[in-house]
Amino acid sequence: MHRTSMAILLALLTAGATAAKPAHKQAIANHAGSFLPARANECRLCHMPGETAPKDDKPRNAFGERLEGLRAELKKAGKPTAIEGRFDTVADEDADGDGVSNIVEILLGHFPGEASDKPSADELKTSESLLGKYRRYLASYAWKPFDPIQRPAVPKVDGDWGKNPIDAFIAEGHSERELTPRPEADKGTLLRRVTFDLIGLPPTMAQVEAFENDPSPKAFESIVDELLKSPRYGERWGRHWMDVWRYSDAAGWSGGNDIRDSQPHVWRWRDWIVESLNADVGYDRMVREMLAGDEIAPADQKVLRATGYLARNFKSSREKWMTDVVDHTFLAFQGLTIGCARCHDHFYDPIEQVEYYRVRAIFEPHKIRLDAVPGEADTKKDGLARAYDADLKAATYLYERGDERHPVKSKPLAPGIPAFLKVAYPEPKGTKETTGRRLAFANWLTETKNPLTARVAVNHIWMRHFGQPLVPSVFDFGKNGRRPQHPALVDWLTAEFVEKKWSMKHLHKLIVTSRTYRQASTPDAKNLAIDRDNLDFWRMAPRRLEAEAVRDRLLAVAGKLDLKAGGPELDPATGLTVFRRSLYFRHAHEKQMQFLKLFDAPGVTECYQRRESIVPQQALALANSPLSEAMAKELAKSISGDGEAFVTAAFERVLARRPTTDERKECIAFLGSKPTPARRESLVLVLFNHHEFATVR
Ligand SMILES: [Ca+2]
Repeated sequence: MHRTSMAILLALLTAGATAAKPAHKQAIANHAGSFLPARANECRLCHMPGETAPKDDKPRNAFGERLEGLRAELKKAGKPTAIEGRFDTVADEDADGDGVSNIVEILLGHFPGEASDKPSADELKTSESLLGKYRRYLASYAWKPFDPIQRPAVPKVDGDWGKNPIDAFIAEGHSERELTPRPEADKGTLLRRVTFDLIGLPPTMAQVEAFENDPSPKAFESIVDELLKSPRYGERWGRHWMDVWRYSDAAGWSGGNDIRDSQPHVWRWRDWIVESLNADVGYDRMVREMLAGDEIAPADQKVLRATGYLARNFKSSREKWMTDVVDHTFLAFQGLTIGCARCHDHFYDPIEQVEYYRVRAIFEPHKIRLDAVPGEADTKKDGLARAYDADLKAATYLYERGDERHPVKSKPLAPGIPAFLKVAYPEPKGTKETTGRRLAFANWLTETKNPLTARVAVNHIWMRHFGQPLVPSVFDFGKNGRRPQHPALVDWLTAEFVEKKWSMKHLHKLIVTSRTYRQASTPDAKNLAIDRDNLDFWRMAPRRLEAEAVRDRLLAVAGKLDLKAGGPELDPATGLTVFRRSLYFRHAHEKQMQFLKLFDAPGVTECYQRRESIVPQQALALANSPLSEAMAKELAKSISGDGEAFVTAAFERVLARRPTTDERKECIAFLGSKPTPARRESLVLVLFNHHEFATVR
């Protein structure tokens, strides 16, 4: 590399490190939301144009100088100096003296510190209405995820669209943005939707018909109640939470050596998740048992199973293990990315490096062990993977630049949590066996004043009902995350959730009985033009079924699904011949079922939000895999009759609906007058590949 290009590269790299005030840029972007045009969201908003390496935040333009001057004044007066407040204070001033106010220039995508860059007369015509909308936006419900939850009032809306408070919040958005909600989905669609949603399996045609013929206004509600009572509910939602809590079976298990990413027999934690959900154990209690089950009930193996959450993080490197515990506990339960504070103070959120290590001190004493279970003394054959405090005196030190070779040994750190989270870490109550640190932390997390725990949980639940979250960044509610479109709805649901003892079933029912949830998924050109991404939930978004639900559906429609619940994880190699629900198969690094991987099964290391892909191999799997072929054979064999009778029955079994006239005609023609078994199987295979088979509408 030439010396000059080297110098340029160095200059660029240093520029990135010192010039950027990413925190300010991000704060302004969050504050002004979608009103801040991309062109104005630049360093040039406050700095001179063309500067690649401003030092000490200089040189500033007139607008930047004004903001900086105000900061100094406020600081002297002992008043808050946050950038958002200063931005608002100078909004109506005219820093560059070009006759247009700062805020109008910004909203129109111009630079308020450069007199030469001024909105045109045409642009200025729109300024009044734009400014009005911006002011209304500023006055609207503020998203303050770090403040304790206050239940907002339910908006009063005209008309009778809403069935419950969720709808009132959503209807308000519709009327503000002139969106027309879609009508209610037809009964068959609605029943298929809610059944997959709550238990991960299809309804039968008989259930669809019973619902279609039930005129009672309470019919839907009773179906929801039945579904929530089904033991299949815990399996369906258990798998969802296994994504967030990073369930993994042990990988590298070879005769007891080389274990990573988990522990043997960790399936007992999976069973605990399923059973707790079915019993509607409060989310708060589940969190406490996962983090500190051994401190809550040291002799109760049923509770100890929950600490599989911690056992799951095990790695032969203690450092990597501790890092995973700290980072992912905050991602999962607080929606905060504190990992970067391991090496330096957090760029966006006010988390100091030392605070990261105080969090680590909460977990420092713990280790994982295998306990014998009744009836089996050999823990290699069976056992209970659990957490316990192994070293009550284990010390935690800050690592310089995150480097474990450089601990600051002169200052052992006490456990604690970042100060900006406001609620104080309670004094741990230790015993002879435990430090009580994890229980104190779990109590802190589930303290009703903790602003984040319940908000994050509600967001995860909503996302899995609608296919999109309310807060777009599910694991980052911090400054670098994205603001929700409906902050008041998030807070209302959160307040409701906590008040109803963190009951997830209560929340599910509230959501699925709302009018918002019951809308058709059909598109609408006018709505699409206003809100392409459906941020205002003017329809139900159609979605691909998750991997586990696709496989389970295949087995269910063929009448082969084995509903035995729980027990040790199954060998993924038997996924084509053992017909248990998909969540019971080994889920570990390099040991996942191929069929599930094709449909975007969750990653083992982390999966807070699944991503849908559409690849040709999925169609091939449904058309050619031995599983599809075997199920098609079973299903075709079990239907009697030829021609029309066969076609109708095949549609009803596979898709839980009747064929349309055209579909019926074409399929009868395909079968021929004397259909061979091979023809019948082919028709069923075609239906497995119908887009509705892998889609919920
Ligand atoms: Ca100006």
